[in-house]
Amino acid sequence: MTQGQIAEHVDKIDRIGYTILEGLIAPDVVAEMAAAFEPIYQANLDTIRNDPNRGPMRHYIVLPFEPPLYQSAFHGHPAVFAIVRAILGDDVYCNQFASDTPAKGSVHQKWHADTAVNFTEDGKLQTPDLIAANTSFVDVTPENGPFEVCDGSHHDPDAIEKLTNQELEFRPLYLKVGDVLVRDPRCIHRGSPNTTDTLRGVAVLGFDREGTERGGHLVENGIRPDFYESLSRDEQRMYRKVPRIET
Ligand SMILES: O=C(O)CCC(=O)C(=O)O
Ligand SMILES: [Fe+2]
Repeated sequence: MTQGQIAEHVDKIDRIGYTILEGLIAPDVVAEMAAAFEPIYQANLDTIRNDPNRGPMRHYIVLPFEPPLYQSAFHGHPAVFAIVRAILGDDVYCNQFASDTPAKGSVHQKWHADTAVNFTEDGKLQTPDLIAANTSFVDVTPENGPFEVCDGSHHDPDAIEKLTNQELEFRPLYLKVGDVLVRDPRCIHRGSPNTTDTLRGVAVLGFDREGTERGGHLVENGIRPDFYESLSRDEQRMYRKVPRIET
């Protein structure tokens, strides 16, 4: 990707709240991740049915920084790194690797931002401290629970109220396998119902600005030291805060 294209994506995230990098990852790589995700989802099934953490039959599961779920084609993609570095600074680091999965029985979430949305005294949105990158394990369709988002809504302090009152337009995002959605989690969005029998899992990476520790996420993940050492220098820098664990 050229510097100009990176700048366009950065500008879209600022203005609209997100951008989609189409066909960034080879489908066979995504298929490997999706296959590895399946048993993790199944292992959580009792909890998902009885005590789901994102609404009915919708669950957020932390994932291991370990192949086949860790794939350099996603986790180390130079375009994703370039975009998050342009927004969050050169010493940005990954603070989260997880999945969002609506299944049959899921419903519309309330309109929300994933973090606080703060404005400066003159009413401007503060610079972001967190950017998320998602890649979907399956093609997203109108039926399987597309992520719904309102363009530019992170700049509007009343967007949630307006969306709730149906005074603002929004759109579903139909990610294809291989696409990567890079978004400012303050842009107002919601999960929608998956009415099919197939899971709509997405892998999520969270990137944090250095020095804005909110803590939390990474304590549940870990990375084996020998696997960490096998990564490129660039990936090692991005994943430097992931706790080293022996498995
Ligand atoms: O599942 C989705 O598509 C979105 C979920 C979401 O926005 C959330 O749980 O915060
Ligand atoms: Fe959300």
